[in-house]
Amino acid sequence: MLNENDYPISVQFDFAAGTFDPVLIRDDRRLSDLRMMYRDKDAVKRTLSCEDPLIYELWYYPFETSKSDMALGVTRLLPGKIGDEYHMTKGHIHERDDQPEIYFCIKGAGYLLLQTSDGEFRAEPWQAGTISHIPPMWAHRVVNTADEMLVFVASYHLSAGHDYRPIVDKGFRKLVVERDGKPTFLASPRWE
Ligand code: PAN
Ligand code: ZN
Repeated sequence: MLNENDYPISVQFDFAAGTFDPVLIRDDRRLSDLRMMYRDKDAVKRTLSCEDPLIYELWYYPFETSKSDMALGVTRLLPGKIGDEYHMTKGHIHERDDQPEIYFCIKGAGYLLLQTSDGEFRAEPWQAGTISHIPPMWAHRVVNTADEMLVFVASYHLSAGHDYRPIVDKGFRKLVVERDGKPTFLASPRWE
């Protein structure tokens, strides 16, 4: 017997705008939400003393049925840097260790950083059209290294859970910074 949440739902994605409609939840992440993530604490302080810039928007549609659940998330990551470090998502690992995710880059360019709790690290180069599978047990973060907005679609089970603690505590092994106008990977001092 179907209940009212068990029927198909479609939303319409606008590729040029990087948005979809209808959207149920919208959330903003500002520098104050990510202050622990950036290496250059003086740059964070300096910026926050005059403004709290928007780093990314989350557009979100949870599909919850009586048997299971699945989320559609669109992340809109603005271009820019804090000090010399590019704008990025906070990054997290799924609480459930059997939960993967698909990311689909629609617009822009950058990197998907992936890391296990043992410190295995990968950086997947991203451009519009790249689709990445994030296996279970890999923390994930997206970095925008271009001068336009980076938009990606995510799909995952809502039951996966988001654990930000390992990233707040230690971050990723590599920082993505600008050197001579180009994205460059630096070993994070927090891993040495
Ligand atoms: C994504 C992320 C989204 C924002 O939907 O939650 O890109 O990144 P943070 O959660 O790291 O701030 C996802 O990976 N969900 O599982
Ligand atoms: Zn995730």
